[in-house]
Amino acid sequence: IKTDALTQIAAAADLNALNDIRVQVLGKKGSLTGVLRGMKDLTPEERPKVGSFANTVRDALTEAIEKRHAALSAQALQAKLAQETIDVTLPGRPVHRGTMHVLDQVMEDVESLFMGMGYQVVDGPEVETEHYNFEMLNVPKDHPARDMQDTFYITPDVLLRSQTSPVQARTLEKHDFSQGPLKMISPGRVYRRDTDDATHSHQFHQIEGLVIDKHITMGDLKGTLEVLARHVFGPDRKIRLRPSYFPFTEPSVEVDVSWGSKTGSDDVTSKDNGWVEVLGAGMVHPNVLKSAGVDADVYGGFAFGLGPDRFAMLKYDIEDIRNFYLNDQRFLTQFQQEG
Ligand code: FA5
Repeated sequence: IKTDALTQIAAAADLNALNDIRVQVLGKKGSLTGVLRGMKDLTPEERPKVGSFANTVRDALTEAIEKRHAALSAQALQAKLAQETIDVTLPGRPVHRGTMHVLDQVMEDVESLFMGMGYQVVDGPEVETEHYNFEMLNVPKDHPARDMQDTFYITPDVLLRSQTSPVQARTLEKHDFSQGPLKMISPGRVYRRDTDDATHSHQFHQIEGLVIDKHITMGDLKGTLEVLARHVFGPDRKIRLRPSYFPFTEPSVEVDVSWGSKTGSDDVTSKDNGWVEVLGAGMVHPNVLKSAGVDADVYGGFAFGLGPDRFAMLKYDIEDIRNFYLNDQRFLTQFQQEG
């Protein structure tokens, strides 16, 4: 039994085969177990001899099985490790990164410019009351200036804001001038019943700006707009200020920027004359200050409302505003940022 078993143990190819041999020899019905069981039939003289011999054989076989078990386990582990080796030099699978929307990029750029000049960033509601969207901005009911912005009404008093200017009125009302001047910008979505075309969308964006202090002049406004335009468009674009009209500013201006790919002719009557209007601005009307409870004899300042959609069009030479709202990946991924 011993020689046989030892040969088999040495030849066992894996842990399962080894276990089978163990069961065959040392198991309940195993051959050696059989010998030990048969001892009861032996004479009292034979019993101790056979017993002690059988025990030596059992110990020897148990030891041989343990050794073989250890060797086979080590072998199995090596095989598993070899199989599971990771090749760290293989190139990784590319991770598809999303792209920040080009409009958000333009708005963040403008925001960081103004924050650097000490402006606070203020948020306002998109569902607004006509009180803040119009009345507080010197546009009483039935004033013809309401027609300048074709508005989505929800009820006679509630609307989708047609401009970010109501945030001016809300902030003015709350500001405590004993704590210092007011310098704010307010970016966000606005809505108008405009017919969509290359430069108009029924939903677009504005960034409002407002500075109120003592002794603010039109020169401050012009300087600020110059800094803004140069920051966004670089030194090579042409910029022009045109006199304009807004009920909440007096005097008022509009700013045009020349297309990079076009000339920017001075023919304002031509529709495609190479200029795009990007913002409206002016010196805040005393009525707006008074409505908000600010002493218009002491305080004054300027306000502007710019269109980030138009900024982005001019900056990247995008000829149709509708591209921003189609969610076409081929368009959007062109504006992937570095890093
Ligand atoms: C206003 O909305 C004024 N609230 C701006 C203002 C603020 C003037 C503070 C004075 C003081 P206007 O309607 O011109 O003005 O719009 C301002 C800018 O929004 C435009 O110059 C343009 O860049 C953008 N804009 C207007 N309508 C659209 C539209 N339908 N689609 C895309 N951009 C538009």
